[in-house]
Amino acid sequence: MFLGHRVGLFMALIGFLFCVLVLPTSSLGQNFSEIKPSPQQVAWQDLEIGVIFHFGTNTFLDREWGDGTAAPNVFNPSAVDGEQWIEAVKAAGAKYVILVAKHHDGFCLWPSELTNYSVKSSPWKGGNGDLVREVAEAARKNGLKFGVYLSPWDRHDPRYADPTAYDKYYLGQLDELSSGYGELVEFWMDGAGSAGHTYDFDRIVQQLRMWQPNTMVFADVALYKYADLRWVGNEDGRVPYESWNVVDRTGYLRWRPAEADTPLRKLHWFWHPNDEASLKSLGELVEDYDQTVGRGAQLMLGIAPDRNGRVPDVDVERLKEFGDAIQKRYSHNLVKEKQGGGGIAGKALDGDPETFWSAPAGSHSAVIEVNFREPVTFDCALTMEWLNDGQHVQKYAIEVLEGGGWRRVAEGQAIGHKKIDHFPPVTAQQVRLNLLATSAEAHIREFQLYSSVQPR
Ligand code: FUL
Repeated sequence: MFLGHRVGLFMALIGFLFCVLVLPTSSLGQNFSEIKPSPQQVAWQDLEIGVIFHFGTNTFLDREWGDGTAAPNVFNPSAVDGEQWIEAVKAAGAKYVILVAKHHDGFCLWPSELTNYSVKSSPWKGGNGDLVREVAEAARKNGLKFGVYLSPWDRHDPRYADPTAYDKYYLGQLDELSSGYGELVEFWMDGAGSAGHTYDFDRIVQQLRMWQPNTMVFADVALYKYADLRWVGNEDGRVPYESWNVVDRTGYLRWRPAEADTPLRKLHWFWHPNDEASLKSLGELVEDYDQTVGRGAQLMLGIAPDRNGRVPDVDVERLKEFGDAIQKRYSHNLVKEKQGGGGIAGKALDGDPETFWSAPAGSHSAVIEVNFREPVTFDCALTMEWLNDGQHVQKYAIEVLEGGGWRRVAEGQAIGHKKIDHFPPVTAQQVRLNLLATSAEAHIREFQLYSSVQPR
């Protein structure tokens, strides 16, 4: 009896130690709806569209991945115009820009103190130019946020062969970029080409955070551990649905919104001669938008200035067509224009994403009803969740009242930052967003309806 009691106590102790020491903390009660975004992630998700500029020695040599042997004097644009770049992408609706400050070829677009392989050894502006500064200033002047890409893989610098020496070099360059050019909205760390090389990424990210506590780190799969955002696994500008903000990061649930990068000229990040045919069509861009922003993710378009240092006219035109098309599509919110009265869900129906409606505390389903003054025809719904407290909607339907019953015209699972649903045109006076399953009470910023089929 006495022995049995001692064995029992011993087993209880072993069990306790197992729970505390062996079970990862993630399995001790972490669940999907408890994971919330940081304030920086929330702000970043509101930006929706960004661009990434690729420009460097590759532009002049018809290359995508420079091998690091290009002479600096090949970099000789005649008329670099940062303002023109920014105006072009602003017309597309971009709210932030990333400049590739150093691509895999190792050539730096700012006059780094740590290497001569940069703009300072090129004929551009007599070696006195600083493209990072020029683009950062043009972006901020036009109200866009700015960030940089600093390739870890460096095919030029001899220090790359020695991981310790190279870490020191990379950290020095990181210091220059993160302390010298104001706030960086995003920092791109690209895993391409780095297989087999060891970097001290813990230190790199710690140092970045010292200067830039608010920056969003983008990293692809290889460097996933360090990222605040996630790559979607392709460069097509398409995010598979369902797209959730919370993902399992090898045993730990984390808020990791998706950013889908895709070049405006299909498959080419840098400018190449006679490549106009690869420009995405307006239809393709709108489809990219629907399958990224329309699925709660960010769209990041790759823009390639040409050898003059300007975004080519055809690209400028396509960017504007795209921006105009999106603007036109979402300029007449029928809910705001034609509803009879806001009702209790008014803040979800007011056309203002700064306000939101909340379902009763603790609820797991809810309905938002729109009553139009007269029958209205529409074929598109745009819904936004307020995410500060987590992503809660797990199943929803959009329904219209027809002959005394509700007919479903669209349905889905995740809503997230933004969900766009297209369906065949329907005419109805009463419409509802039926939140069928929510992990905690739903918070809805907007429920909007649009028509592409009738004169307004
Ligand atoms: C990739 C790079 O290898 C491409 O050249 C490009 O910079 C793209 C945005 O990221 O991983």
